[in-house]
Amino acid sequence: MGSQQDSAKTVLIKAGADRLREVLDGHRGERHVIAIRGYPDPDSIGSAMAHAYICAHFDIEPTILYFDDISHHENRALVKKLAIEMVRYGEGIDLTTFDRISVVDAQLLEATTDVRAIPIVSVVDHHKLQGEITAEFIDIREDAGSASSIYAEYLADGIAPMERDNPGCARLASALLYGIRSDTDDYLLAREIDYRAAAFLAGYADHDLLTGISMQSISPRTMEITQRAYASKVIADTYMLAGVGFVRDEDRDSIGQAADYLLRREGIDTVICYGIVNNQFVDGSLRTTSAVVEPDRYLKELFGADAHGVPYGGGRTDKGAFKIPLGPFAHCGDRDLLWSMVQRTIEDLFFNKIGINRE
Ligand SMILES: [Mn+2]
Repeated sequence: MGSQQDSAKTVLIKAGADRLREVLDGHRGERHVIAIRGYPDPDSIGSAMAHAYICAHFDIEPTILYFDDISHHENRALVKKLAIEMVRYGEGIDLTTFDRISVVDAQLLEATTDVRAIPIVSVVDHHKLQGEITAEFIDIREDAGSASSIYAEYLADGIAPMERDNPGCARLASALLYGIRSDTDDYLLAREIDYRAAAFLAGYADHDLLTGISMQSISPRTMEITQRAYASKVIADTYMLAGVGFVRDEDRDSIGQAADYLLRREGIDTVICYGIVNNQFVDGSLRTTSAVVEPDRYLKELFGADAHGVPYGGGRTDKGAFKIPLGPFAHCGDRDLLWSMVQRTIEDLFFNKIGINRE
């Protein structure tokens, strides 16, 4: 983490709109990056949009930055239909021209040094506390189903004006509603703050637009990847492990969708689905309905952390994800051998963890 002198080390959980107002007021005239960590999902996209909207009201020029391709085609539809302006990291963006960075729906930044060099102004998240964070404003609420709900609360508190029948506000409210719905599994996991947020946003959102985005069907690629997952499944007790082999970057979200689908199999309460994405990473998703499996702890125990102490995986109540770089092994000339090694290693770690001898 950066060690900027001018921002005090604070742990302000439930800091709220008043404090954010105060902090952003002190940064008028600046340019800020709003960082979406990992693969953009509806919650991080909605939160980033809200943060950008709030910035504009404090005379701060915002740029939403994301790092991994938007792979879920429903998410691509969201970005397109809501006309969200986002910049992908590495696409000619000069990060030295920015004064501050804000992190939404996450707490840690990507390991890239030019991103870590920018002082963090705010962190707004609903995942478990990941350790020490240095930022002027920190609002982490584990009792919120989505980060979008926290941003909706700031808006409801009047941090930036919302107007009915204003197309910009309608797009923002729609994005936040979509983020809440997506992260709470259609309100199944919603908490009080999520319902309050939804009630506030409903008055501004474009409901036809929301329906249009939700109607997106499952892509043929996702179906094919799900089929591969099912064919390779290994079942132990109530766990299912499914490797899908090599997956293109843009199809990464299919791994999570396959895991969602496989979790519906009778007798299974935890699914780990994984593949080699973009020939560079072992990338996977965990889904669980188990009362004992805590995805965040489970994945951290299973895969550990890198040399910087950043865990390879993490998650929340019912889902988690991991991403392990192959490093030089990515250049292995024998793809079948590489996949066998990955599959064998993950299966070994898994069987070792649940204490079952695979033979
Ligand atoms: Mn989220």
